[in-house]
Amino acid sequence: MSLKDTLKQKIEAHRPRTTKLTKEFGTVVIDHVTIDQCIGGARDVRCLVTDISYLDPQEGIRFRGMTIPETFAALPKAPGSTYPTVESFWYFLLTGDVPTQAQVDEVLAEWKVRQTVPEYVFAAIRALPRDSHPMVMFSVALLALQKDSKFAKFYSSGKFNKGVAWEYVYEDASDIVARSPIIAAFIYNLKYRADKQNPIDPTADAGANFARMIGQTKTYEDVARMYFILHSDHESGNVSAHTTHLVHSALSDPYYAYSAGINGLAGPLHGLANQEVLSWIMEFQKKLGGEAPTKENVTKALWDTLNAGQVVPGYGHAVLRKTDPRYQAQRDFCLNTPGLKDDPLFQLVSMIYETAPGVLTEHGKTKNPWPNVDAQSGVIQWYYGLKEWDFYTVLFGVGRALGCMANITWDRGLGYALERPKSVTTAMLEKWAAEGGRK
Ligand code: CMX
Repeated sequence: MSLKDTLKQKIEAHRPRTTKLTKEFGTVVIDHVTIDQCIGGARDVRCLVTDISYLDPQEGIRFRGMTIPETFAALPKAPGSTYPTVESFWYFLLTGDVPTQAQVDEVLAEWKVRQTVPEYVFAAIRALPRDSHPMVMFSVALLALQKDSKFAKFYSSGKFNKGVAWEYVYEDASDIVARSPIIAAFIYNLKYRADKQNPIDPTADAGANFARMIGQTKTYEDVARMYFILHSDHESGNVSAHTTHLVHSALSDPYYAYSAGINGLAGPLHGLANQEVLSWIMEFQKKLGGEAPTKENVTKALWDTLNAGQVVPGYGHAVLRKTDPRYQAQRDFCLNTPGLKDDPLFQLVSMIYETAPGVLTEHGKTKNPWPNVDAQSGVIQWYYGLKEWDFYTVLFGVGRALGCMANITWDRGLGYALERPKSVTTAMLEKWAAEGGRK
């Protein structure tokens, strides 16, 4: 059975669960909201639903119930690799089933058809100043693609029907996940390889194809696979996933929705932190002026950053309260890769890992002094020759497309509502504060 047919069965089987919850248990209270949460970014308020991933503060992410090591172990691997293909992960994220090799091959063949990006998209990117941030180029490319949205066409066809609307989201979502690495490769080549563009490899999986399109070596193929999978999904409340979900809840099509999600990912407190980490490290190395990094000089650099009122990039998290397993997975990759393990930059990042949690704890502000995904990711890219760190968030965005697109496909499948929380005024908060709560 095709991925779409499997998904159809799953969505139809799931719908009665959602209907029963709203019809029979709609008034059951599952959370309350404090003034802190109202002013403080709705932290920890339970008001979003997704079955695609769940983030436990202590354990970290589970994709469809599986930890990162379990996910990597369970999925069919790319030929000659110990890493799964992005295509098999997409099948798994959408359906919750580990696909067979035949099912993966089917997705791969489907993506090959979807991967062709129209020339006008590349022309739109080219029309931008060459020193535009690559995230701007990525966002513009997604918006440029909107004119061919199958969901938007269906909506305006006069035949729009809520029951099957998800099928058109699935079509756009699949086009977006298949095309994102192609667009990313184009941007990379345009900006950093003097516009030397390599063609799509008609036989390669998404990770291998991306590596080849940007002129990388074979060893980078696993880096791309690992990177795209690790960055895919982090439940629904993070800025990029939440923005995509919010925008799509107005029935804006997946192109509008993911372009908006990408704009959120481009914030330094979110995805842009991976470029900030590298620039922080480079600045620090420059200050060292050839001196070896030690616990003492790393401690000083961390305090200099904190005393200047800045955040230490790559550390802290809104939900996590321990080392991010996505950090650990990348650290393990480094430790298991000869050469990378002894790379001076990796050594420095390891020294920061030894030092920063203690410094941040002493500083006493952050609720989580441990590293997140972004603290480790740039070092791997740098080692393989991707030294242009302003590109790193685009790589994050290629991965994040998988989670965001799987989520909005299910949003439509289950008919989730237009998102519209209620705001209040400061005077109302003051009144409820004086009265000890809203009566
Ligand atoms: N360095 C210094 N201060 C930090 C800090 C860090 N790494 N992390 C948090 N803090 C500070 C906050 O700025 C906040 O200070 P104020 O009270 O002055 O506003 C205080 O500690 C409490 O913050 P928190 O509740 O622990 O964290 P939040 O949920 O508000 O924010 C995050 C989470 C990730 C934005 C924050 O930890 C941060 O800014 N980290 C650095 C940037 C980063 O790595 N972002 C990437 C996150 C992963 C991703 O989305 O890609």
